[in-house]
Amino acid sequence: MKIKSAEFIDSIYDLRTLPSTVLSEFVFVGRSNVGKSSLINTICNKKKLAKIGSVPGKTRQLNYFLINQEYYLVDLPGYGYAKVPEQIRAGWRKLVEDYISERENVNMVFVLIDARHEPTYLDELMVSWLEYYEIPFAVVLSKADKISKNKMEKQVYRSSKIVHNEVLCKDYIPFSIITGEGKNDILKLISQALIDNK
Ligand SMILES: Nc1nc2c(ncn2[C@@H]2O[C@H](COP(=O)(O)OP(=O)(O)OP(=O)(O)O)[C@@H](O)[C@H]2O)c(=O)[nH]1
Ligand SMILES: [Mg+2]
Repeated sequence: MKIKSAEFIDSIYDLRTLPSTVLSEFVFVGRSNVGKSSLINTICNKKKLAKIGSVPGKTRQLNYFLINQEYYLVDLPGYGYAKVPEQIRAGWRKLVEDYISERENVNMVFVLIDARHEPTYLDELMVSWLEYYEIPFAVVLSKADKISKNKMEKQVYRSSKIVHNEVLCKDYIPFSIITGEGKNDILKLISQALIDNK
């Protein structure tokens, strides 16, 4: 599927103000700095659509992007940044869990894990929420350009250890904004999910 149009729609701070449409939502989650916003820009071929690399952990809203007038990409606030106070982390947790559990439009969630690091407790918690609420997801190993192919195989294996429901987990996708690796896999998953959802 080609992305013909991509536009920023809104920043949501309060779930009561989510768009009142029935369009499918494809959601990007993961630690601060893992590359969520960069990934959205890469798959949309737009360098400045989502804001990149400001202060990690600062983003506390859900950012909505409308694609091909047909579905949304949703950039969630990053989790687990060390300098974020506990109270704010608890706020993140509530916002994200409420969104995941209540929003019926969520079609699929992409869980980004930095390919150089082990999945964290928060990645595991995220996957367990998705499994509990039976939401299809894919694991994206980001910044693939920073490690060798051999190391990547090990990291895919490691990340599979936090997945317990292989039916809900649609794929493990090495991804890089530098090489473009993984871009087509993500777009294919989205188009397939849109077809399946019709
Ligand atoms: N080498 C390399 N760097 C990347 C890649 N993806 C993202 N980065 C860099 O990682 C940094 C963080 O990227 P962001 O896209 O802002 O990360 P984020 O997950 O949106 O972060 P928050 O908004 O804080 O949650 C930036 O400096 C990016 O240029 C990648 O595939 N390869
Ligand atoms: Mg971001």
